[in-house]
Amino acid sequence: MPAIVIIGAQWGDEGKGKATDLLGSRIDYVVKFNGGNNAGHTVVVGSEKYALHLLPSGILTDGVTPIISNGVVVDIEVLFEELDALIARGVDVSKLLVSANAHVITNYHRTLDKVTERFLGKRQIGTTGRGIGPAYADKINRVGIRIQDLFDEKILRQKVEGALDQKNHLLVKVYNRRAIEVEEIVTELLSYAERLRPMVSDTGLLLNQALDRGEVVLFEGGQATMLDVDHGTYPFVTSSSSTSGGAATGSGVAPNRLERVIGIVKAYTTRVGSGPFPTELFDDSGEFLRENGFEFGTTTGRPRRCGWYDAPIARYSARINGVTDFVLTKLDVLTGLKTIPVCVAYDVDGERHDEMPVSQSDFHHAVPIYEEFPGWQEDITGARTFDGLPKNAQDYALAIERMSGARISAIGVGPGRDEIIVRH
Ligand code: 2SA
Ligand code: GDP
Ligand code: MG
Repeated sequence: MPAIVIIGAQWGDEGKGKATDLLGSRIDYVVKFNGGNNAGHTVVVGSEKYALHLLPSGILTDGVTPIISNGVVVDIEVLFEELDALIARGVDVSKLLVSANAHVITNYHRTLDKVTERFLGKRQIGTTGRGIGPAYADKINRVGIRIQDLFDEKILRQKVEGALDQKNHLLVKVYNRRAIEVEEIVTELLSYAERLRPMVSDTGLLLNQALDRGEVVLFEGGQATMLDVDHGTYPFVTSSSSTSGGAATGSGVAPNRLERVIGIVKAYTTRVGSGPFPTELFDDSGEFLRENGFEFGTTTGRPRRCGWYDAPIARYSARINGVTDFVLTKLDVLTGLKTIPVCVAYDVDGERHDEMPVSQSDFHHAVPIYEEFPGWQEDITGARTFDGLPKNAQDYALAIERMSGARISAIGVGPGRDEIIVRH
């Protein structure tokens, strides 16, 4: 099983870090292929809790080579801060490699992210404010700065000049902000070059060579399917390809080398930021999920919107990503509920939709059609086999499996590294 992709099957925060961790001891490389420091993975190792944003969570596993590949946008200041924080806690970070083709997030991207959101007012996306969208916009617009540009001062200056040309006009004339000086940016970026240089490599070549040798490469998706710029709830999405296809374009490893796609689904649904969310709860049940599941953003601390499990979304994810198996997380959070509703289809203006409606407007006013399942009261955090779960918890998991389009190969029953049931 040499190349494995892990992706979020909902709107993020499904517990992808934990799934990576589960596979840890068999993995040689962990690759972050999309997004930047908008991500937030919380990994609990023993009594230690680590919150990672830009770094792949595989950095916590001994023997693994963590890679930031070409599809990522890198805020270098944040990269160094995160590395320093891990070094201070005794984590070996010396193996990290960064693609020469990854793009750089600069001060002007962060500024533009924030002012644009403010400007949008009620129509705002609810971004993390980390400069992700503007950095990807520059990449697509062919005025981005790449990691490799930091090692050629003349080229770097030309590129920063090109990037700032229109932006300064926008900042000054539209947003009433001060212009950003070319030299300010060039000096900052050059100051990172020396420390960065030993980490920079042709990561696409390296990963393909590793696969040729039969080594195991894990691609760790940031954000999730419903936040994908093509397949998510556009425009309420992030600006990268967070589905399994993104692992290929974002790393230089061809699609036919990706053999297993693990979709991570939470036993209920959460979303951060704006956008449609049919099963969202505004009552005590939503509060129950937020409190019990500790649903607050890892990056921004924002309370996450919470709702019931949505089977059409899981099926959509299975299809878009080619999910070979699901890892179901946070089943323990549902403990104590009398009944658990699951969305099995949508009602859109009186018409039943078993699959995601094609039009975004329809999805905005899709009303969930629920099937109710009996809950369980027993603490399940100690269960390590499927048979060790209460009958109602087993039935809930099996019903979800039936509706979601791929088998559930593992079930999370608590935040700890070992709080998981692996099914064979
Ligand atoms: P951006 O900043 O441009 O990527 O924001 C665009 C949308 O993508 C959503 N988004 C996320 N949703 C869930 N989790 C994310 N990571 C953090 C976490 C979020 C946090 O793990 O908790 O701490 O707030 C993440 N990153 C981006 C975002 O909410 C926008 O809807
Ligand atoms: P990611 O963005 O998908 O990596 O997920 P986050 O780390 O943002 O959010 C998932 C949270 O759920 C983390 O705090 C995990 O420690 C926690 N978690 C993961 N699996 C489980 C589980 O099975 N049960 C419980 N209670 N918490 C879990
Ligand atoms: Mg997260």
